Amino acid sequence: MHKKIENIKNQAKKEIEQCLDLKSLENLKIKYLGRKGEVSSILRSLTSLSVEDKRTIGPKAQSLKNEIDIFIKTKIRNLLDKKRTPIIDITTPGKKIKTGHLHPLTIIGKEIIEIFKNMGFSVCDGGPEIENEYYNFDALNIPKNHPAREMHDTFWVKKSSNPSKGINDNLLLRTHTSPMQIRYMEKHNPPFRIIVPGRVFRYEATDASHEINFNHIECLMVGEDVNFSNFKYIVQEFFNKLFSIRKRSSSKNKKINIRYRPSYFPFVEPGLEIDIQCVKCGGKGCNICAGSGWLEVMGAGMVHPNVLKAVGYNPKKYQGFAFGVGTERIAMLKYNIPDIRMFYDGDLRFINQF
Ligand code: FA5
Repeated sequence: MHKKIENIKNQAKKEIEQCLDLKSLENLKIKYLGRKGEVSSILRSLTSLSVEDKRTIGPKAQSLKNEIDIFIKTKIRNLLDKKRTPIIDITTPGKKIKTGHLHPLTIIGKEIIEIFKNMGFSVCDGGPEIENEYYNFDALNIPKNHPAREMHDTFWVKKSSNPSKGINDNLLLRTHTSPMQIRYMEKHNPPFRIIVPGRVFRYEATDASHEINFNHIECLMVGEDVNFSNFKYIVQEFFNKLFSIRKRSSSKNKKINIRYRPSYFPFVEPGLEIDIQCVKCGGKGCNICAGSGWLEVMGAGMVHPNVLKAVGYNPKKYQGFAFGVGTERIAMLKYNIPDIRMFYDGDLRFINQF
């Protein structure tokens, strides 16, 4: 009988532990502790035992009943705990969701596009960043060995060592977005007015106002009666509008002073460069304008007749203006950013301010 009690206890313990739900646990309770269950039948059989045996086996049988009862109650608690859903305190303040935001160059790029769209310009997207020599130089009236090529510190793409394999054109990372003037004019007829935003590259030493990878926005307007006054008006209007968008601007509604300087670009005649009076120091000289009071922001001019001829336009009939503006430089002026390299550092302390 001792052995039998021990076996029932081990068997019950094992089955209860393996039990996965309340329903099967209830069945086990009936199996062991029910009126016709195994423990009850042992208790009943005590009556037929001798007094001596009753004294030793009786307490064991009773404690078997108690132990199985405890196993079952403990298991019920475990099963209920697993089912219980965690308590949610709806008064706890929520976690702040971190949202992404636009990079300052994206913000200013969008603003520039909006301004030009409102003045009737179409936005011409893309153009290859890996360009060939023809579009970057030749078609822009910059022949081989022309000194103007020196002004463009060019990243050339290495030629394949095996001429039968790979690309063997003279490829380069475009040094400006002006090649898009040619690509556009080859496929479209005047009159038109477009802007082309794009990334450009120059192999030059970096400093507070020079990067090797930066952005240009090219502007081209061609028609029968497009003249220099139109150009002056568009440029002045563009800067006035851009710097009067108050959001995050350090310039607020200050008047923007522009300076035109004669310059030379072989694809325009006359050519000029445009500086903006430093909006931070008001022309006194500071870190942004390198003490000069002015920052050069764009090259421009009237499209050279040779360029018009190269794309099949009649230069006696059509004329136009073009300019290329450095996006980073105007963002520096607008947001009071002392060093162009900050745009590309990926420093969140800087980027999170926008
Ligand atoms: C040009 O690249 C001409 N394609 C612009 C042009 C277009 C002239 C159409 C005539 C007609 P430039 O090299 O000056 O010009 O560059 C234009 C502007 O890009 C500069 O005024 C300046 O704002 C910016 N820029 C030039 N080099 C850098 C540089 N390394 N880092 C950042 N911005 C630069």
